Amino acid sequence: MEKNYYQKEIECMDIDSMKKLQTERLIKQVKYVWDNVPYYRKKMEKKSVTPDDIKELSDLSKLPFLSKDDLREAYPYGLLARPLSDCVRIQSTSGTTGKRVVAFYTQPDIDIWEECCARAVVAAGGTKDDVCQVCYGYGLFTGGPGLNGGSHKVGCLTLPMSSGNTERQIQFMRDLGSTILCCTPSYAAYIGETLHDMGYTTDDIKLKAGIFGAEPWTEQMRKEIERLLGIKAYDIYGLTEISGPGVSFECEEQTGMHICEDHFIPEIIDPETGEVLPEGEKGELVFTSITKEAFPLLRYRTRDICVLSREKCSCGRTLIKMTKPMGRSDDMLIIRGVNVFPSQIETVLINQGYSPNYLIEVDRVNNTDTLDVSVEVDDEKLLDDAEAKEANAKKLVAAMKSVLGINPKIHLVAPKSITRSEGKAVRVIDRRKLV
Ligand code: DLL
Repeated sequence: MEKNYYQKEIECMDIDSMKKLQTERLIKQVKYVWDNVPYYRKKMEKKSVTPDDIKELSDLSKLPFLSKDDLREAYPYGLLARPLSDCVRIQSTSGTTGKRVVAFYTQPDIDIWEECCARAVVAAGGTKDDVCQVCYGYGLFTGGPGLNGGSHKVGCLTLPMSSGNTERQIQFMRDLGSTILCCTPSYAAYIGETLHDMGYTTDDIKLKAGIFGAEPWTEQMRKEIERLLGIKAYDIYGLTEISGPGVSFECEEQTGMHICEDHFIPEIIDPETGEVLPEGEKGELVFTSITKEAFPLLRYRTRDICVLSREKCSCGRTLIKMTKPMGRSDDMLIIRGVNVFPSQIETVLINQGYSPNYLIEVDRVNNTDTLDVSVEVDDEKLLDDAEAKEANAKKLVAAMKSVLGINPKIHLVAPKSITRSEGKAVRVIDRRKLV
């Protein structure tokens, strides 16, 4: 049977031609960034590198890294390579308030991003005859807009549902005969459970595939979602800084995600030393965007740990594959799809007058992430006054919600009741078995 690709000439390009294309684009992009992004130019000058030093792919390692800290320092416009009048869209990472990571797009940037998402939709079996229900969040988060754009490009009938109101999601899914579902894997599992709780079975829906990402999920979870919804579940990866979903996507083989390497050159580095590791070794994923106009990040450290592989794929695509992220090289947690740093929780506690003796516990119950924060009170007497205790906990939940974007469960506990550590303090216990 003839296989379907969205951009076969790129997705199945022979490796030498791909490397040639990447080299040409890289050389051009480094010059473009040097000319248009003084922040990065300074970094290059500090390392005594100029665009003339970049002649082949291996020269990439001469360039300085960018990290989330650079993005915060340069917030909001410091890494912008185009005048704002050329930009048509802003998206932002989930979770953090204050200095969020803000990414800018020109229209060609949006077109490329949507093409990458279209590749993902087609790789999951999507055609113009499909009905694609997008239940990622819409708004600043890239999930909804990205998959929406990809689905449009393929010509699917697109349902821009956003997340939430699960019974209505199921009603639409049934009434309109949705065949592809796009959302976080935890929401997919929740939709599946709700479907069965409502008394339906997989015979009552027409879904055939799902495109799930934005958070870590396991092979067991894949099997569970596939069973609950009667579908094939495909992984999709991406990050706002590099464009959004569609940086890489799974094909029918379901053995890792093909990276759109005509737009994003991946490297794996040792997170401690920054040294580039050979293909097949596990380390931190770094991306260089070689076609972005507005927000062209070079050597951006994703903090995601994974392995790259060029092993031949039965789908015919030659794009290099990455494994599912196996963890992070920083302490960022992804809770219900929202990026959360323990330091944000600590800041809220201290701003609200609590001691820095706290414990963050994350778990996954019925496929939904839970976040519990225990914090010691200064005065034990507060714990005897149920009303005051509840009022304090409520105030803390509201403060957390406004900073993190999600509601934790707060436990006010007695002074000195949280186990002290003799070495590094253990402030986070993540019981979700995600790898
Ligand atoms: O999560 C973009 C996205 C939307 C991807 C929808 C896939 C589907 P951010 O909010 O910037 O962007 O978060 C990016 O999420 O560095 C990873 O740590 C994590 N992540 C994204 N996809 C996956 C995945 C979107 N498939 C951060 N598996 C990334 C595991 C993922 N982690």
